[in-house]
Amino acid sequence: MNSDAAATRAGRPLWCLALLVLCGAGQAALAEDGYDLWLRYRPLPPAQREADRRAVRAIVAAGRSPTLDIARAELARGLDGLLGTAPPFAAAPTRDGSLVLGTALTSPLIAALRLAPGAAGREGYVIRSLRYAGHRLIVIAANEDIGVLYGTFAFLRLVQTQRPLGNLAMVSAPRIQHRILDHFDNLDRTVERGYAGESIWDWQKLPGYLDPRYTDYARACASLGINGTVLNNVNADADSLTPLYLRKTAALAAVFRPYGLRVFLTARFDAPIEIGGLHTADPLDPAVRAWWRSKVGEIYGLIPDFGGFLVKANSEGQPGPENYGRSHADGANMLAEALAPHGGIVMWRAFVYSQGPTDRARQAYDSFKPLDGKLDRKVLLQVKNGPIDFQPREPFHPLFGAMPRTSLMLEVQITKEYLGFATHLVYLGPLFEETLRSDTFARGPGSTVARVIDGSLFASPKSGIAGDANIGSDRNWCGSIFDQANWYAFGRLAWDPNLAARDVAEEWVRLTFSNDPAFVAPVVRMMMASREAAVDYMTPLGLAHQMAPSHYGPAPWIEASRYFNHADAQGIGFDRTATGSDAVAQYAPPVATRFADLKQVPEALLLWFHHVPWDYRMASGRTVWDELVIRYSRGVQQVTEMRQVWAGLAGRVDAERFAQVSAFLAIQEQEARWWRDASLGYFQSLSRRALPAGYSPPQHDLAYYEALCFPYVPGVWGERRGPLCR
Ligand code: BDP
Repeated sequence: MNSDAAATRAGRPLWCLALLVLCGAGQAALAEDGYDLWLRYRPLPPAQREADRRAVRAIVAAGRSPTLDIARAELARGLDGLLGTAPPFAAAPTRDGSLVLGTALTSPLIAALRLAPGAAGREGYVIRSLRYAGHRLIVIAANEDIGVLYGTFAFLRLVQTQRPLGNLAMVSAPRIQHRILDHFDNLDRTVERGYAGESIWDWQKLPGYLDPRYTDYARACASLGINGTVLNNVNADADSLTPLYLRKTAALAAVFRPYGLRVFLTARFDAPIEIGGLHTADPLDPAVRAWWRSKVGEIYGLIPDFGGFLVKANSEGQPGPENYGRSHADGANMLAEALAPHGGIVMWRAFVYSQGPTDRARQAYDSFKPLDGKLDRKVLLQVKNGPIDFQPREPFHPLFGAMPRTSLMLEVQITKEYLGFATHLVYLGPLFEETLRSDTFARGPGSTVARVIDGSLFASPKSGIAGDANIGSDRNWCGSIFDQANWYAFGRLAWDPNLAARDVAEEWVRLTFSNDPAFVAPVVRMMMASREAAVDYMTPLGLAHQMAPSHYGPAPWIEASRYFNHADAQGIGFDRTATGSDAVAQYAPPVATRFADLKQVPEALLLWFHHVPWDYRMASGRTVWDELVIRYSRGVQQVTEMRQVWAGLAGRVDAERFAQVSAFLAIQEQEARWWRDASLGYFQSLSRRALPAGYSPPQHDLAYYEALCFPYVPGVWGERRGPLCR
């Protein structure tokens, strides 16, 4: 039994454990359906509880404001759960163990001690243990109320993870200005690429009914420091900008405001036509510009702290400035001009490509690189982590480092569109970390993507990071318990992109499950290995985009996949060197040289950049064919091991979450096997080579895999659902 469970059950008569049915009420209070996320505040083990009770004997919460009231209530709620009873509130720190929170404005003590330094900035905080007038105190201080709230969550994290509270000295401030969740939610509550039920925004009942979940959502975001949310899909609906829907959005914004969470909307580029009655949406047309100015004014009338617009233009059927012979810069700058008087920003997406002869991996760079220096200071160009589209592994996007006069924002996917949806356990921390630490060499070594997007490399006017949310109306929010870790990791890395994915995983495991080392260590190991496992069983050695049109399951044989694998009787891989698409030339010379050279390219990206014969020798001395078989098989094996590790943890975690994770791992194992077998079946039909000794052949013949079909896959666009079953 884990320590949390032990503590919860301590003191209950034994017969009660035997006759659970008699203890129905108590059990209901213990329900572990995942709703509480990482904010569970379950009782600490007795010794720790005693130590922390001595450290915090009274709360001195100076000042009142909606945000400070939330901080004070959160602290009381958290300590009540963790310590068994909330320390009383006191007016002044007149005893040992007072916990003081506030700003220099609200707390004379914080003002007198100058505890909120400039380094904490507008959103940061200081947590310090100190002695004052003979008393031992802990202080959570900030320059602004929101910093106090962030500091409160950070302090509760320390208590939850059982850190000693005697000698605290933390100063923490976000390195990135805009830390944003992008929801791909439609007004009919479907969620594009959503695998956690329907949208949490119940538009039909807004603004009259404010589901308590909206508050819980804002609270969870604030606990990580996420400060913006784009409510609706980038494949935008102009109706979102009508007065009816703006009033609904305003109601959500009012709920989110005290949590420091600003609302943004996607802007459909031809809204002036669709809902404005104009005949054009040409960004240089004065009537169009006036329409946007007035629309933006209307929005700010309802939502004074509105964040701005996110725009997907001239991509995958969305209208955009190019429809009128104008550039992306013309479009983005027009919106920036409308937003400027109100302090809003434009996040303009670089995810553009068209069907055509040009390598898709090079199209975003080709379109946007020439616009460097031409975008308004209020515009951030939002670039996906890799040049294609959220694959299990891609090299970093070549636009990072290539636009020194533009504020670039990183977009990562939290939802697992290409990573097995909700049932595959894939912790994305290592993927985010790999991107953030990639070195663009734009200004010599050390020019990491993290430094591009935090604005430090090029002194960019704005900085931002966006995560495509995995949140829906499922009780557990994210479709699975382990997918909560991806929301968590996004938020923590958005606050500090230099954090290590492993540390974040450990923190999350401790908060979400237990501090029991016999649980934490194996689960963190499993999480850390999970992303590489998915790469191996789906697309090893730099392969990409090998899935069915719905993005559920393997289909390397369809045209869209063959475009990316370039496999034939001779070999496999996409030649992106000078003899091929030359996409490699979009990287800075030291990077380009490394990727272009067969001897230097990381094996993990081999087939992304190179087409090689099936008998090409890898560093191991094995042929690429044998290596593929080994990697696919290793991925499946890894999932089998994850299942075993989890099975061995029975009893260390509550039955409810244990059972769901177990069932999902079983699905993942089956599907990993499906990926391996279908992929090897197809590639073997081309390579005509035998599997290396000891490796089992696919369970079924290729025709079997090709005939599988799943017409009601969640999260797809209607028109992309794929063929019906024969
Ligand atoms: C792709 C998705 C598609 C999104 C698009 C985007 O398949 O549903 O609309 O990205 O991000 O990954 O715009």
